[in-house]
Amino acid sequence: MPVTKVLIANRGEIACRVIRTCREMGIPTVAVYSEADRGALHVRMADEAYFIGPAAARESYLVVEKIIEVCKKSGADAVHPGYGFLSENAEAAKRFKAEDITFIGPNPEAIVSMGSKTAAREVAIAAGCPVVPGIQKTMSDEDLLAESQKMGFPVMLKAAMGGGGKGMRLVAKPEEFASSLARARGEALSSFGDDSVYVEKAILQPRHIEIQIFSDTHGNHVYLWERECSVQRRHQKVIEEAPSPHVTPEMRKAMGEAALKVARAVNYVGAGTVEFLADADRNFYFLEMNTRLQVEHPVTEWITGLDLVKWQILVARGEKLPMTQEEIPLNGWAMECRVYAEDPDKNFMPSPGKITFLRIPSGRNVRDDSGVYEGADVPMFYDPMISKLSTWGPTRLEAIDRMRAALGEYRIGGIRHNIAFHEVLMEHGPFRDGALHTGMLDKPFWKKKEQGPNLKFAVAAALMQEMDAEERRAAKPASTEGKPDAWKHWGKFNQI
Ligand code: MV4
Repeated sequence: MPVTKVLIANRGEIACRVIRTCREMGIPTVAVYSEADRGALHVRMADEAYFIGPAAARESYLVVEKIIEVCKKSGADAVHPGYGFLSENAEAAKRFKAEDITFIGPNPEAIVSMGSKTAAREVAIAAGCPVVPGIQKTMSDEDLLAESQKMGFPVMLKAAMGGGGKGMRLVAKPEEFASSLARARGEALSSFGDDSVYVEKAILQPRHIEIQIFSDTHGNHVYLWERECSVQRRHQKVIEEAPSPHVTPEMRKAMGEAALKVARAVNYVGAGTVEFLADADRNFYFLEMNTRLQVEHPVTEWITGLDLVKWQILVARGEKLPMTQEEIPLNGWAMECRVYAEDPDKNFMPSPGKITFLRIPSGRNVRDDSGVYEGADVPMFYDPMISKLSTWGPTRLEAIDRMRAALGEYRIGGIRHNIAFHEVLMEHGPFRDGALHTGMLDKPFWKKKEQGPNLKFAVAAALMQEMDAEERRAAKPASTEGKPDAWKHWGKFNQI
């Protein structure tokens, strides 16, 4: 299939990122933008840009017919969906195919079979990929209790129509089962309109470890190692890294091969991610498969030295994968922090607005995938992630310390952001030790108990704002009496 002009059906940092690779490959690009994104960075970076409607995504970025119309108007023969929006919309993939527009993504059938968690689990079981013990069939209260006793407590009750952690309930012992089940059914009915519940063996303090896979149209499938994404808040990934401090070479090979079993089972094409839950004993269990390029792909690019968007384009053109499994490098360590326009002191609620001051970190082995610029507006209509800061080092601690230093350089004025939160995380003992699990942010360790509300954190944020204002006023580099500017203020936090 031809890919001679690419329409990026997305916005923000991922649109800018895809445009960058297209430019390196000499492929002209077409941006689409809503009312809220008229001045957005991706509009300025693309070779052409077309207005597609009101700010609401359902009236702009999600409208397949508008994307097809712009393809026809601009002569774009391929669409890159990015992530989110249309990236896992099988109907959209079919529509592009019907219009002879190359969809830079997987085949619609794979999107469908992996779109339903229960169907995906059945595919994984049939393919011989380990899944969490349990039965996803919905059953009577009595059968659920019998199944739970057979598996052994603790168990996890899950709403059949739930997902992303919604409608999950941990039951530690049999005497709690009846009341927990009643509440689980009630929540499922009120949240999803269906009180069906199933039961799985509970994986305690699990780690979220995912395998990046790549497949071409010639039946070749490879895995590009793993990423650990256990540091999450409300099921939203906050920090990702590659490789995982929990994974041994044997576990890496076993997880990679298990992931490829799933890819082969659905004749997968393109970039994909197979997500697993891993326990302390290094058992791993299939969770789901994402049929798109993920937000956190830069950490995989760092340790392999590959450009995953370039691979997507080559595969979409019908070319073979550029490497065999044996040729794929694994060098060093990479860390990624998602930078959100959110207010940590207002429970991380979104903080849209104009960016009045922006200094982006740089330097050796530092990468910032940004969708904004100084003066840009961060709209309220979309995900508040404005950029991803990633770093590489020969070891995990060097990647972490490079991240800590880079975060200390980051300056964003005009909106609230979570940079100080990441800085505290980079200093957090259990994080630095690699003792990660999906619940590690449940207890807001960054809030100093004796100080009530996270005062130190608020001071960090307030000082960051003050530093921005101060530096802007001085319009000259902060004095560096032996310490980088971020550290110059550090002592003030502890005087409180
Ligand atoms: C689990 C689990 C423990 N045991 N299943 C949450 C989101 C959904 N995709 C699956 N999730 C979980 N399923 C069993 N049998 C713990 C979680 C979980 C989790 C998983 C991955 C990443 C973050 C998580 C946060 C809380 C709970």
